[in-house]
Amino acid sequence: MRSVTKNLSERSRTVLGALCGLLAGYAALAVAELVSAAVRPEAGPVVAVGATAIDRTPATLKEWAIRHFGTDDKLVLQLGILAVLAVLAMFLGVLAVRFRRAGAAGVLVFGVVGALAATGRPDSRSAVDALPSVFGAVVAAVLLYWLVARLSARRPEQSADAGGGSWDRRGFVSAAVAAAAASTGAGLLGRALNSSSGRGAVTSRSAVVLPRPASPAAPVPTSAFLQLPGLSPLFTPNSDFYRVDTALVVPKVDATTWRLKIHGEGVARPRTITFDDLLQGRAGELIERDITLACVSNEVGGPYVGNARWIGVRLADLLKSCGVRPPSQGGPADQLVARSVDGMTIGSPVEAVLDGRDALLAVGMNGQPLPFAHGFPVRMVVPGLYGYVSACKWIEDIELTTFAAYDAYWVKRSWAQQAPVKTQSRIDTPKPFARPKRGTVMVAGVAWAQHRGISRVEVRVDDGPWQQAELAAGDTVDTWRLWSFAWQATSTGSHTLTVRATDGTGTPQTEQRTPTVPNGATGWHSVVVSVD
Ligand SMILES: Nc1nc2c(c(=O)[nH]1)N[C@H]1C(S)=C(S)[C@@H](COP(=O)(O)O)O[C@H]1N2
Ligand SMILES: [Mo]
Repeated sequence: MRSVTKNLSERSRTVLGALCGLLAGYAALAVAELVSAAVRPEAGPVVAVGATAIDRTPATLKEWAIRHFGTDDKLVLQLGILAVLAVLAMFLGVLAVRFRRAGAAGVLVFGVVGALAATGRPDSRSAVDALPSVFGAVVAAVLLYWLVARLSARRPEQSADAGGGSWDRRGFVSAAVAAAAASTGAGLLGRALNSSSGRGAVTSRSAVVLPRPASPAAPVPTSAFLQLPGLSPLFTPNSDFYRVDTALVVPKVDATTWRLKIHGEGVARPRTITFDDLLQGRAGELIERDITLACVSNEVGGPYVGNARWIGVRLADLLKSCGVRPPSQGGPADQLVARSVDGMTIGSPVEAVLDGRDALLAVGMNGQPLPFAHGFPVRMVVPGLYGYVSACKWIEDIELTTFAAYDAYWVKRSWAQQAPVKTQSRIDTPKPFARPKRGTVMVAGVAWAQHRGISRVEVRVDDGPWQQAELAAGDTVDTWRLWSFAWQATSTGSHTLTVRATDGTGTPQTEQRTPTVPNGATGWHSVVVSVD
């Protein structure tokens, strides 16, 4: 017996429409991934929209994201974008079931959004950055139109008798499976091509032999290396070093083709230098220095601070070779704006860079070429200034200008133009809510006030008197100092441990709590523990 007409119910059409939308969205991302391998990975729609979102996010929300998700903030952002895309794709699919053209046109609108995001980024150099989004959207629109058409197609043997017959379920399923398989293939191929696109950069990094610095770091007193369980080591290993930047895709720069341009106001002799110029000492003396880097977004007690041994060219030498003079000697520029390959801009005071401190263009970090995530091939490091006003990674341009004439990236987003590091101290051990045994409890941590040094650290138990902590020997005024305090914990129960430091000028760390925005958090770090 022949089956009766089996047309799709409203409900099934909606569900299948949503599925068509998801398949179209998946195809869009897969095709975009493949095309972005031919353009550049940063031009992919999710990365481009994510980067644009980062650029447009108000400082307070960004703070919140960094605080809650830490270095995972970028992953959370991209997952969020994917979730929103999935919902919108399902909506367009349901729409397409009713209005096929409108659904397909809606997909194209997303292509335009992705294309605008990709070409509107500061690191976008050409309109080809639009191609991943455009191709992805066109393929997805056609696919959605076609898949939805399958929903109203009749089984082949019934197509003759118009009006009757059941829908071509088998035809739809094969179309959907084919679309999913083709998308997966395109996406995987794109992934593979994208991950090999930085090969030149990887090769150039492996080939780097760090030169012997003309001016090596001063020997570190052995008593500076305090080792206690839970206490940060004096030097932070590269793999543990905090990372804060706006890059969703870590830039892979080939050192052999890298150039740094120095130009701008009062630059009598503009220069363009190569990586080899830096290594060979043709751009200034190679120095090796121990410098603690800190992020302005670090909360009191937070993790965004680390200490490394850097090798690089003394930036003052290079600037002087270009004829740059500090404002105090009549130079017209008071701001040095560093630009990176990913469009970041970071403005530092020219006076500080030229005042004799060890500001450098770093090529080495803890005996290695810079890791890609920390700025390979070259980054700036200026002791005493927060990273966002000094430590440009993947640097490619230095422009001399004025603070009056130009606001750098973070300054446009409500952070201060100038931001020297504030005196801070942190309890590394015991951890909050630890349950130490009664008796001697080792309290230990780090304290920093880059370029002023640390002269004293004190610890207080509950509301008791401030007691001197034992300071490990200092390395330099630009590095943090380790400290410890043997606490005689005699009474059980809850206790609050608080630390404060005094910098090299004798100024104590302020108790006043201020937020990270606009120029760095202040206040004392406390840890509550429960003695058993
Ligand atoms: N190109 C680029 N450089 C950058 C940033 C960035 O987002 N992009 N972030 C800055 C900030 S805010 C800090 S604190 C330091 C962090 O350096 P790290 O990631 O090597 O620790 O890099 C600085 N340099
Ligand atoms: Mo930062």
